[in-house]
Amino acid sequence: MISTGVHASFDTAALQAADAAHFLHPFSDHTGFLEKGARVIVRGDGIYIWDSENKQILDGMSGLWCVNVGYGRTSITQAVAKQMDTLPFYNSFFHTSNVPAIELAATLTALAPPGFNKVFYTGSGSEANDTIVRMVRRYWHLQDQPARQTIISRVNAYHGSTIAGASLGGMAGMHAQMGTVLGGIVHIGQPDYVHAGQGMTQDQFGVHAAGWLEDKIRELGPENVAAFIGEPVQGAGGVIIPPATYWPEIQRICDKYGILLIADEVICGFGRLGAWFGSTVLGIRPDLIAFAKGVTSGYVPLGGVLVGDRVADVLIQQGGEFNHGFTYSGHPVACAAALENIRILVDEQLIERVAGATGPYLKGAFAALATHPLVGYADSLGMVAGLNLVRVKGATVHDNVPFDAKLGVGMICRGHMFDCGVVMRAVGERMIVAPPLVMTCAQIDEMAGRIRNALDLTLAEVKARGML
Ligand code: PXG
Repeated sequence: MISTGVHASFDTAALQAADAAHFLHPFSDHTGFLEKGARVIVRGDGIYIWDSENKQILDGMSGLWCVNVGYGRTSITQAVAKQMDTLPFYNSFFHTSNVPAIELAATLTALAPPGFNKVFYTGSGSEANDTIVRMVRRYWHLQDQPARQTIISRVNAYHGSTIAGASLGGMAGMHAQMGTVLGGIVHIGQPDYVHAGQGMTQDQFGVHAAGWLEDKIRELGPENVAAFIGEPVQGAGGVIIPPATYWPEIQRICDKYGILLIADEVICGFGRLGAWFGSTVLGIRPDLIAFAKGVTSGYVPLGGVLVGDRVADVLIQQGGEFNHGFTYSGHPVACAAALENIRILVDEQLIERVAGATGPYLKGAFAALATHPLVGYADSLGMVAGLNLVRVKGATVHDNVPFDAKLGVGMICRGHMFDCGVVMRAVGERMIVAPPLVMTCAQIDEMAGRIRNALDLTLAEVKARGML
């Protein structure tokens, strides 16, 4: 890993002015940029990023759940440069292929759970989920069960921003802005113990929440249900870690009614939960897996679908040509980056380290943060963790008194996190991290120290502003 320590100087004000004038950002309220310019990130090394004012910030969010092997990996740069020199692009349509895409397909299917022998490449997680919708519909047509059209998803799920991705997702704010949500997609509740598990143990709640799937299947008629889709751990929805009983019960229900199970591993894949795929950790045997982000650690965009034998055999043997694909499906440069990223994950045993050392250590660090007067609940799995800011702590999580959402305490806290030198994401009043998998135990202590400082500053501010 390189650490040059060299910092070019930047004209932050000019960059911010040009940014505000011309760059339409995703998921951003642009009136905000006029009041306060964007923070311009200029470089990264290991678990740290630097802004244009040369402020060092510990990146608790791995870019955006992406940079699993950390910043500054020159071997990925070299692999990409070499591939660009050799063959910067060729398509994989019409019976052509390329070497990195072939090698990566073999690598991914070897790492995947049993029964996965095919990969379909896309450029992003959203395209992966769009591809899955088309594959699922095609599968049931080929099975002579065209009525099986409906895909069941969950409230607060995030499956992307394309029309199909946003429709699969259960984000009310996205649905409200998109006109007609794609037909044939319905949503059930999420396994959020804190907000829906009153009067139950975690295990009881897991079975209860999975039961909402069976209720929905019966309501729709099993003959009309194509698939269920879920993130093993919901990420953008606030790191909702389901009880251990949840996914095995979901699996049982999918098996019982013969419906396809789709795991959206865009965040949970490539080591995040301490295994190559989160499905393995949570007891899911999916038929289709969406992946992106960690496959290249975000160095180059790449996504895809791992297609299990049940679906692949039908598509290939009965389907003929599948009229679907993207110009950048199997992009040689992206695949070369992924191969080197995976080599790093293997050679440095990063996933074993998450499972055996840093994941448990992060859990301990968050358990300690739960003693803070503002924190009503904290949990973690592998290298994702979250804590809930509450106005008053109760005897159990269900007795906590939340802040009025309108006060925006999560965003106040996020601001203090930045000032204290750590990126932590706010989902309402839930503060979350998903740090690079290269983070050491000492660096987890450093991150937790910065988080505690920011919590203290948040507490002081909410007290001073009469919000308690
Ligand atoms: N599935 C999941 C589970 C995701 O987290 C996507 C699909 C879509 O991937 P692309 O590559 O099309 O963005 C994602 C993306 C957030 C945030 O606020 C999370 C994502 C994207 C943007 C913001 O945490 N995840």
